[in-house]
Amino acid sequence: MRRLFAISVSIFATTVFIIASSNSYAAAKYTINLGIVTTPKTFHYKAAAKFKQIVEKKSGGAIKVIIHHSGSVGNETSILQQLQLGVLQAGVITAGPIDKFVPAIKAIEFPFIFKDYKDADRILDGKIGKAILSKFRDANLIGFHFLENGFRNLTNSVRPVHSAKDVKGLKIRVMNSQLHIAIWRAIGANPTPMPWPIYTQLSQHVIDGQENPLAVIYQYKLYEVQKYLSLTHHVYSALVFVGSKSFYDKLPAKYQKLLYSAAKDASIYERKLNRDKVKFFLSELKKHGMIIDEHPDIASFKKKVIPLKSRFTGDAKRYLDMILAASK
Ligand code: EAX
Repeated sequence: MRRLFAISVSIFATTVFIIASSNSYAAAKYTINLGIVTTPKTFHYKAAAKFKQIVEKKSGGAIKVIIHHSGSVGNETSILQQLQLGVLQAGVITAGPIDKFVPAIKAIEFPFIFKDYKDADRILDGKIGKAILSKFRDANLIGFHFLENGFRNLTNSVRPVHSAKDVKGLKIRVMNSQLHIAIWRAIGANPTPMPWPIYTQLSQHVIDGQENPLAVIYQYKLYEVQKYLSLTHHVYSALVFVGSKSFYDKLPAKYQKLLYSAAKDASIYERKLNRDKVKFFLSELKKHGMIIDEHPDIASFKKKVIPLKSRFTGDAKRYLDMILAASK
C-alpha cells in the first residue's frame, strides 16, 4: 500500500513539473534553440547559459532559450546549415568552420595575427570586427558578437615539437576549415579535418595530434591521450554568437536589440572566465604529466605560414590587410 502511495506521489510530481514547464513555454512567444558542440563544463556552454539568463530575464519570459549542447543537434558545420534554414535560431560556433559560410572571417584566423588578448579585442570589437560580423547576413546568418576559444596550441602523442620541422608528417586533426587545413599543410603536417570531439580518435591513434586552446585541452582531458604540448599560440581562436537571419528578421526591434546586447554581455563575461583560468589550466596539464614546450621556435612556424597571405582574396584579403595595417 505504502509503495503504491509513493509511486502515485512521484507520478503526480512529474505531471505537475511537465504542466509547470509547459506553462512557462506558454508564456514564451518566441523560442530560441541554441546549438553548441561542447559539454556544459566548457566556456562555450557558460556563455550560452549567460545569454539564456539575460534574454529570458530582459524579455520578461517572452523569449525562451533552449541550449542543445554536446553536439546533440550536430557538428558546427551542421549547426550553421540549420541556422541558415531557420531550423535552429542561435549557436555559439568556433570561427574555423564558419570560413566556408563567411569567407571574410579567415582574416581574423590568420596565424600569429594577434599578439595578445588586448590586440584581439581591439580588432574584434572595433570597426573591422563589426564589419566582418555584418558579412554574416550575406550567408543568411547574423553575427552578433565575438567571444573566445583562446590561443590555439599544438598537442601530439608522437614526439616533442619545438620547431616547424618537428611537425613533418604528423597526422594533425584540424577543424572543418579551409584555412586551417592550409595552415597545417604549409607547416608540414598531414592535416585531417574532423568535427569535434576527437578524444576517441586520439586514443586510438587514428590521428597523432590536434590543436586547441588550453581550456579545451584540459576540459576534454586530452592530457590522457596526448603526451606533448607546444605553446605555439598559432591562431587566436574566436567563437561567435551566431543567429538565424530568417528568425531574427521576424522579431520586433526591441528583441533584436536585446539579442545583440545579451550576446555582447555574455561574450565579455566568457572572455574573462577563459582568461582568468589559463594559468590554472597550464599548471594542471603539467600536473597531469604533459611534456610542455613553453617557448617553441615560433619564427620557424611563422616562416611556413606567412606565404598563405598571398592566397587571400576578396573580403578575406581586404580585412586581413586592414588588420595588418591597424597593427603597425
Ligand atoms: O572546442 O573543433 C574545435 O577544435 C574547436 O576549437 C571547438 O571549439 C572545440
